[in-house]
Amino acid sequence: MWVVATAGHVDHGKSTLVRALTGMEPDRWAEERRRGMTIDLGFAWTTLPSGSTVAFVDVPGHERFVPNMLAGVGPVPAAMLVVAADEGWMPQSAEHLAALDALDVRHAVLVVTRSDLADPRPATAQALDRLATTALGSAVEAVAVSGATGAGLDELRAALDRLGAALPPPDHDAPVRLWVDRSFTVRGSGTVVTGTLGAGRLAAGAELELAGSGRTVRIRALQSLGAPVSAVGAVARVAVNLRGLDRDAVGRGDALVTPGRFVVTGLVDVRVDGDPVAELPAEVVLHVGSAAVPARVRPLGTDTARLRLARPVPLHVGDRALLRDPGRHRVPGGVTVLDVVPPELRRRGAAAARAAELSELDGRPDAAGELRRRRLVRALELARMGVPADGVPAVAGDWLADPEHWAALRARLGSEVDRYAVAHPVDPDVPVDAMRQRLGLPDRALVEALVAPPLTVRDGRIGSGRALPERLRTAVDAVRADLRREPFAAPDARRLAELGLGPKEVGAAVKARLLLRVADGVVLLPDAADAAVRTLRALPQPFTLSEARQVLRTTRRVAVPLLEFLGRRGATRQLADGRHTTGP
Ligand SMILES: Nc1nc2c(ncn2[C@@H]2O[C@H](COP(=O)(O)OP(=O)(O)OP(=O)(O)O)[C@@H](O)[C@H]2O)c(=O)[nH]1
Ligand SMILES: [Mg+2]
Repeated sequence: MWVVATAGHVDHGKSTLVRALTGMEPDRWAEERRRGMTIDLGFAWTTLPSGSTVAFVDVPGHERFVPNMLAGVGPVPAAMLVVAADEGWMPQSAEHLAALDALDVRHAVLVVTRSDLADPRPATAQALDRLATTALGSAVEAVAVSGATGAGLDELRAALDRLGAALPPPDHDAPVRLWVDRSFTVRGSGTVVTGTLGAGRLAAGAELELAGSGRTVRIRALQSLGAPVSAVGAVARVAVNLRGLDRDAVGRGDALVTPGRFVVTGLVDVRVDGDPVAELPAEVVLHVGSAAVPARVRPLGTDTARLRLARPVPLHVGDRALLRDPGRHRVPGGVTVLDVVPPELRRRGAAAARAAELSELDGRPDAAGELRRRRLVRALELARMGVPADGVPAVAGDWLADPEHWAALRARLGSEVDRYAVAHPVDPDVPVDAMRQRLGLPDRALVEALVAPPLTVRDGRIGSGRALPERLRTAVDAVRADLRREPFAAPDARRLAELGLGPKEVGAAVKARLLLRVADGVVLLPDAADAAVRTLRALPQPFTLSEARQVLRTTRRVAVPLLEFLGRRGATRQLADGRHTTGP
């Protein structure tokens, strides 16, 4: 299936054509039929000669109903532009064409109808001239028809078939953004919304998010073209029966989206085609999808601006939308969304810098560029912006980093570790979280990923991998020299104090594996335990504390905790009579 929207001046015969092609009535309201005028969107469908199904979104031509027209064409990438042979090009022919152009619609057929009332050739030539100046270009097919006599309808069906065949294939894997064009209640079923599904898939039972509300809703049932279906892929007209949503909680302009796949934002930076942004009114209406959202314009460059929206909408980088000046009935320009998570502009000169940055952007998703600008961002967050980061390797978890920024961070980490070590000579290892704060990073995992040899992470701290500070090292070396001469003559409190080694300093030396702590205030060389066991094994077994003390040439102050230490390790064992053994 594919979907085409009508466009054209009031009374030029759009609805008559849709009726003639489909046999269905697009004017749904009694008032429309009474006034002979379309007011709101109409929906109809038919099968073309090729066998493909085309659904029409029939729009009103009257200038008062342009917002309804925009809600209809917003989500639809193909148009059937209708011009009456007897009236030719008229104001809403132009306004509708400007809207299609602003939305970058590139697929259309021109239908010059009411050709039973006048020669269609002048109107055709005139319309093709106007079309050639837009995104539609000069390759648009033109067909002359009469809705009254049926002349030319077969040619129109064939032209529609060609139009449908030329449309880009839908992306079924894309996230869903279903712009609601109608919502109503069905007795016994609850709330139903309809829309044009442009990409992705819908299935009964699936969850969607009502954008901007934070609410998740489940699809109770689905219909397409009036028939129930269990699943439907784009492109399609769909009616979605929703569980857990009141009728008045959803309406035209709302969007149902795949959860977590769109940024829902009230602040966007855009490029504006057409009028220079300086000439835009301060207050405009942004039309995107089926939504019409009042927006305040802040010009940034000559053709770029920041829009502050009256309510948040789900957007991706590259989305097309249009601005309308409701007071003047004009479409001043189409916009391309450049940034859906723009930086705040607080500092002096920030706006000018931003304008320069925006001048480089074109709305094409560019993961490397986003990384350069954002420096650090989650892959998921980029995907929400509509910027797939396929192939960009993560630095930690799903964090992506600009390579230059990452290298700079790594260098800063190195110097911060050094600085910390100087400030904390006794305990030079930096807690990871302290480093996270110093570097202003949002996640510990990033800090850990930045650590590279000779730095190490252990027990939540980053080790410098460097020796102890000079002064401390000298003092510890003196203790080690003493111990090499008398391995079990642990330095006493006086000796340690004389060397300036308090409990913290001793702790640092123990941590650096320069000393072994046997008990509080008792330190030996790291290999002292093994050496003691070797010596004690040579004694007749079992042996007394006093015998051990003598063979190790030490005092009770050391021998008692050393034997306890060896006992805890299972290297020696104390017998019931108080003696010790190294044996079993
Ligand atoms: N003679 C003749 N009359 C036509 C033809 N097409 C439409 N009409 C008449 O023109 C009038 C308007 O037709 P609609 O189809 O309602 O026009 P529309 O473009 O849908 O109008 P809006 O939806 O209000 O913009 C009706 O009275 C139709 O009967 C045609 O090909 N020939
Ligand atoms: Mg109509």
